[in-house]
Amino acid sequence: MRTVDEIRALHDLPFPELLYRAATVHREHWDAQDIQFCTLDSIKTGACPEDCSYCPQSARYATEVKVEPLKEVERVLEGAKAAQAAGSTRYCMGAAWREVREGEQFDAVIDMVKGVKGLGMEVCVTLGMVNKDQALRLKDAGCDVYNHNIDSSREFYEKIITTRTYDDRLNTLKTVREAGLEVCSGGILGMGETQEDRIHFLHELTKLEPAPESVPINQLVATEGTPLADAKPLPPFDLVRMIATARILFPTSRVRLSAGRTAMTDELQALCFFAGANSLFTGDKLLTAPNPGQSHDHSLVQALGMKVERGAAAVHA
Ligand code: SAM
Ligand code: DTB
Ligand code: SF4
Repeated sequence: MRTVDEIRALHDLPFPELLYRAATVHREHWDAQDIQFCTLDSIKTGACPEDCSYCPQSARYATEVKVEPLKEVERVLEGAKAAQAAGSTRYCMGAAWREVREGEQFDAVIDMVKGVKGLGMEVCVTLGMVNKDQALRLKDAGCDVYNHNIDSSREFYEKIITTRTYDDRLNTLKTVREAGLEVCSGGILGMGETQEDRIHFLHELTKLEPAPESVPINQLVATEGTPLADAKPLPPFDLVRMIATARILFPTSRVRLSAGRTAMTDELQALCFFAGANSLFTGDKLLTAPNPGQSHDHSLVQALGMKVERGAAAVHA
């Protein structure tokens, strides 16, 4: 495992050297022309009891998000079929919950997992905190991946969320890992964190063993009504530096260029792909926030002479 100093040294390398190293590592483990398309589905939207300062779905902030109860299983499956037809290989279902509770709603989520798995897609869910039995039920139903972000450094986390702790987050990650689920964990940039917070955030991720199979890097979608509505936009090269450093630290993991792409130029996204990002969320919407849309993403991939990944195309060394 690398030390904080080693991670900082990588992150602060001269830009051409950092990109060269990241692109080299990328090619050693992946077909660098491939981009995985994933689709998000907000299966339960808004009215979340948590106070994550960045989130449009927290009940504590007056945002424009329309609260919606748990979706019907059939509607979710329709969404998954459409996503698959549009080239997505992974379907990620997200609920604005603090934690999973047993009962009809969780039973319905289990049916969603079974149904999406039955289509032959990779299944990911992000439902807040889960206990061991719940994680095992998800795994048994065919769920492949659990998304649960650590978001930032331990120190900065406490400034943006008060309703749960960093250790709660780490415990859930341990629980899902022990249940045999793959782990998807990353964070958000542009919330007012320092460079040092970003280095520590990456360091915390390297402490997870085994490493998360996916590392989503989100750029904050600053949303009216949330405490972070006026956050200063992230400098584009800061994003590329973080993607490149993540690629070097997690050679065999997916590095996903996640939220915030509507605020990025195509050139910036291309630079992120060169720096090692090899996955994105496609579709018009993330969970509640806007996203470039599948036709834009297909055109971008085509313009760059790249390919939308069709199955498990990784060439892990
Ligand atoms: N409620 C569950 C949880 O918090 O784990 C699952 C859904 S939650 C919306 C999933 C992740 O989306 C969060 O952990 C956060 O990293 C990311 N996210 C939420 N709002 C965001 C925003 N405005 N910009 C960027 N990323 C955001
Ligand atoms: C992740 O890291 N980013 C996705 C997914 N995991 C669940 C969610 C982004 C949410 C952006 C804000 C919204 O759409 O509400
Ligand atoms: Fe709720 Fe998740 Fe949003 Fe936090 S990030 S307010 S837990 S939906």
